[in-house]
Amino acid sequence: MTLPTISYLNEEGDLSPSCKHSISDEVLLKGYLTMVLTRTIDDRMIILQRQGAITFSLSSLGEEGCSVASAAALEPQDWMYPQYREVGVAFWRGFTPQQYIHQMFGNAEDLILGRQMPSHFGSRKLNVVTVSSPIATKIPHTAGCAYAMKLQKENAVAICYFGDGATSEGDFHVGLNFAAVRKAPAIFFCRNNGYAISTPTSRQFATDGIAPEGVGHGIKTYRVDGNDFFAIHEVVTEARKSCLQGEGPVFIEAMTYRMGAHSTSDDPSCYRSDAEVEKWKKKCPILRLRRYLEKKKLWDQEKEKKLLEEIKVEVEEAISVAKKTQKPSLETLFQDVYFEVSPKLQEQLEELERGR
Ligand SMILES: Cc1ncc(C[n+]2csc(CCOP(=O)(O)OP(=O)(O)O)c2C)c(N)n1
Repeated sequence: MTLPTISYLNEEGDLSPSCKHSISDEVLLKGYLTMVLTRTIDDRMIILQRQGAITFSLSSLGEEGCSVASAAALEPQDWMYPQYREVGVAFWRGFTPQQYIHQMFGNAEDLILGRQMPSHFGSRKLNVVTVSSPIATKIPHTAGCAYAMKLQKENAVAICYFGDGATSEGDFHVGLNFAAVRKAPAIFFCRNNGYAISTPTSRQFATDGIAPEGVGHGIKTYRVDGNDFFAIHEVVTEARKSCLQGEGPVFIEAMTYRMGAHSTSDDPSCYRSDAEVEKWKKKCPILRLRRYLEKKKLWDQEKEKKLLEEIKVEVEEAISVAKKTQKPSLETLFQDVYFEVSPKLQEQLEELERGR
């Protein structure tokens, strides 16, 4: 089985006449700003890690379109389950650079009080479920959340983001099958970015990409250009509508590329060529949308310069605040984790305090 890739925006920023979008200029500009913000912060976090100020960082370089364009097509009441390369969805919903940078430092202002690794953001207020490291575990959670909302007749969907590597986990099939059988309003958004750390997709599945696996589970499936703001926005809008009409879950395979290293602990030059990376540079989701906006006279060099300066000031200020913020107190380690702290954990906490 082969599935076509839906794509409208070419590398020069021209939109195919077959694209009948109704995205407002305001949303396109917010989408562009959010992608630039995401990329700038990601770049800065890598430098901070290299300087030893933070321990770790994951970037969504080249994949910003997947998170931001999909978030733009959803409503605030929809639940989001990001993997980790989707901080753009949180920024779209109003998560501030300061909140993210506090999380990267794991300090006392971090919403989760340093109880997670850096790049494991989340916000209860914004319906963005905190990232957790074990890959694919969020897929059954999303199916369950969506099914619960269906039972409660809520006007909302749940979206789960994950990479191609996550589809090699059992949880992927468990989650998709449960959602399909129960007709849960869940959107499964897979970023096929070519790699699971150093494992290329050619060593992960024998099908033509991952889309046939959605079809195999009896789920409405789309394959989309993951670096095309317009195409992603369209399929996610359609997916949401279909979910709320009771037609069951939707699976989306977004074709993209992980331009950066897997994380600050990885060196991709060991397993892929520069030529491969070069090829994808031209498909950059930010560049393509910027060219479109420039042709529409919605953007220009001067606005770009001003935007970059403003982001720089905000990010540097946020870093300096985060550096000065104290670490969370020891007691918070077990707070809010369990309803009751078990005697064993209590014992460990006392031992920690004695060693302070
Ligand atoms: C259950 C589990 N197995 C292995 C890992 C180690 N690990 C962390 S990220 C990753 C790759 C995930 O690849 P993919 O889902 O394609 O996402 P990408 O990083 O490419 O965005 C792996 C294997 C993990 N975190 N959890």
